Amino acid sequence: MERTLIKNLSENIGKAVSVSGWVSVRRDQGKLVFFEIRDRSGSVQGVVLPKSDAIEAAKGVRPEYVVSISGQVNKRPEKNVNPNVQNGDIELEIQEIEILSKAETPFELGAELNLDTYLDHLPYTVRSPRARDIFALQATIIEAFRDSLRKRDFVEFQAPAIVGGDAEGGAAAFKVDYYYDQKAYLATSPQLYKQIMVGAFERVFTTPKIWRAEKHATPRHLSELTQMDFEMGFIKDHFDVMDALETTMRDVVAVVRHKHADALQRFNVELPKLPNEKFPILKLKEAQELLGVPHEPDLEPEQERLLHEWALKEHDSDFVFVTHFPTSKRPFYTYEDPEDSGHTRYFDLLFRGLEINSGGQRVHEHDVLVERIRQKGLDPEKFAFYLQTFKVGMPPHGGCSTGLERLTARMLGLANIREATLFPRDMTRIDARLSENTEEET
Ligand code: AMO
Repeated sequence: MERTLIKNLSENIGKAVSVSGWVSVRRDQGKLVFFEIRDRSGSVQGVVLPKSDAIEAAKGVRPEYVVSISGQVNKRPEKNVNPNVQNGDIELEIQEIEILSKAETPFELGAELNLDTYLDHLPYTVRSPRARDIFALQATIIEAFRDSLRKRDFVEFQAPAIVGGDAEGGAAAFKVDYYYDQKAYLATSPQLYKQIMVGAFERVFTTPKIWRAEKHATPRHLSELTQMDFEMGFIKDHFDVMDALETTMRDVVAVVRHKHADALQRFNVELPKLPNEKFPILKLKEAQELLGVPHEPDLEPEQERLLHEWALKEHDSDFVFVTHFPTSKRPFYTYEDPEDSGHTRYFDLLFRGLEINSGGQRVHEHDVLVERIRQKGLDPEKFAFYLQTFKVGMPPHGGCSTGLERLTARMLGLANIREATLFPRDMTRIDARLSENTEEET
């Protein structure tokens, strides 16, 4: 018999069907055996009656067994209907069970675990309803990001993961042994390549894996992450990039609202608050004055959190832009604001009190760029490949990068970015733990 997907069972009441999937739960009640069975489309309750030929097989089945089941779809008696779950009004009366794979599970799926135990068992725990909610939402975010930019003529490209130097000239990179005893690095960003690609397509985007070797041990830093970058030519200034990013974020939120409202409810979080007018914008200096804190080159996590409170109260917004970071603290490619000397046309976008995106206008004049590289104590020769772009005609341009895991974590109110990361890499873990001593900063 052909397989029926669980989501389609309710169209088959009274009919014989075959269903394949995993057993989530087995529950014995008197002489009856109940199962919760799930496939990619959902879940359904099955029951094996004492007189069924399948009763002996049923008693040997355990959670996570992979089974093919034949049976009949029945309406549940009125008193057993559960309107709050998928297929709560039907039941599969099981006549035959074929075991495709046996399973032995370390604990109940969905059991409360500390994060390390959860991550130690990820091949199993990733099957939990909570993890599937998180990563289904993450898949939607990245898809919505792509769709939003494609609609506006951005062309997707694939950036390299192996680079000859540290792509940013700032962030710490992991070294790789390359041919002929050469050292290469894992890319810390697609930055230089997306700028090069503006020369070809004017508007580009990419969603690469990138690697950061900074020795961070916090709830918001990873060593391997997914960035969602775009870059666009013919901008007036950083505000054009901020507008493009705001449109993208609004599009992403709209798709999340449409597809995952139920998951947000399960996580007890609201949809991101979008102001009626534009996302609020503060210069770094203004933000610090507002908070009554000294003028430092960057914001502390606690200050970012307080800015969220301000944005919510004053603008009904979960998003707030902070602009004009000091030139000294930003990468060589950032454009200095001619009207605000010493400060860049560069921004961070904070979402619910966490920086989820950075970007801005870039230097597009060759000689200025060479000078900026020098000022940062870097060797322009090392950037010769990239610098070619600026010798062959580059428009004013800019772009930005969103951390996918940070955005996902904030969207679902997850306290630690690792829960929003499939297979997180950090100072203490590549799948398995590297060390037992894991002290977290905040
Ligand atoms: P930046 O270094 O600010 O900018 O990175 C952009 C975004 O990537 C995410 N991110 C991280 N997430 C988790 N762990 C990390 N270690 C980590 N590092 C970065 C954050 C951050 O906002 N090339 C520039 C962007 C540009 O100018 O277009 C860049 O990489 O969400």
